Amino acid sequence: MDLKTVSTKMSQITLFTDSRLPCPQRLLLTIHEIGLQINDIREVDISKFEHKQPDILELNPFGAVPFIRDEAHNPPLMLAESRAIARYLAHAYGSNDVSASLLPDPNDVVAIAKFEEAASIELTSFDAAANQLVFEELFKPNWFHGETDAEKCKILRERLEQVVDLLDKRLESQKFMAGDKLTVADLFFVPYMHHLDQSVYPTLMHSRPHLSAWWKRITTRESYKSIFALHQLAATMSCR
Ligand SMILES: N[C@@H](CCC(=O)N[C@@H](CS)C(=O)NCC(=O)O)C(=O)O
Repeated sequence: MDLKTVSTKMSQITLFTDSRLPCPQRLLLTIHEIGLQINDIREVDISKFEHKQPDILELNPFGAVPFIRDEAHNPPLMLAESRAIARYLAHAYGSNDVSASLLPDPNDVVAIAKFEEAASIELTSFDAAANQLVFEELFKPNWFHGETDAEKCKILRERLEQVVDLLDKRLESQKFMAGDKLTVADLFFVPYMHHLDQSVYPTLMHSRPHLSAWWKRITTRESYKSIFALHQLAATMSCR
């Protein structure tokens, strides 16, 4: 079934999310950029361990958010992993127009290769450092009343600095992470970059002009403004 022709942007998707958290926010950005309508949004409160309740574990044995159920398929498609869901939504519901699509041109092998490279850098280099650093310095003390491991953070900061230097270099000759148009690969970076910029490491981008210019391009988009203005307070609040 070509879902794009069913109805412009309506969907039969149920989204399970805790919209205060980075992985769900990665997906919320994608949904906003596509302009996709999701009427059934179930908030799963991680701070109350709702994601470990049997009814949720039955739907997603990994016990994490986000995940979706798309009733457009028979049987319905159950899908976890924010990046996989973002790619799926962009494929299934995103624009057919290559310039507006959040995916690379399917007929351009170089564009596909650059996209895969950017997506891989995000997951294996950026997220590998940023995720742990933001957890240690933001979520662990504020949400879980844990103690930040200063030694671990020092190492993570050094690793992260190396990664952002490479990103800055990459963005010297292109506007976005995978080339000259926005793709989901850019959106993959956004939630953790947001927390680094807003609280954990506000100077990270200061001496990296190309990365800063990219970040300005991202943060002036309606998707960023709507998702992160809404959840600004949630990131720093204490949940339990
Ligand atoms: N790789 C997964 C990670 C999912 C994940 O860890 N989500 C977090 C919220 S950002 C969560 O549900 N944490 C609760 C837990 O793991 O207990 C994705 O990208 O969706």
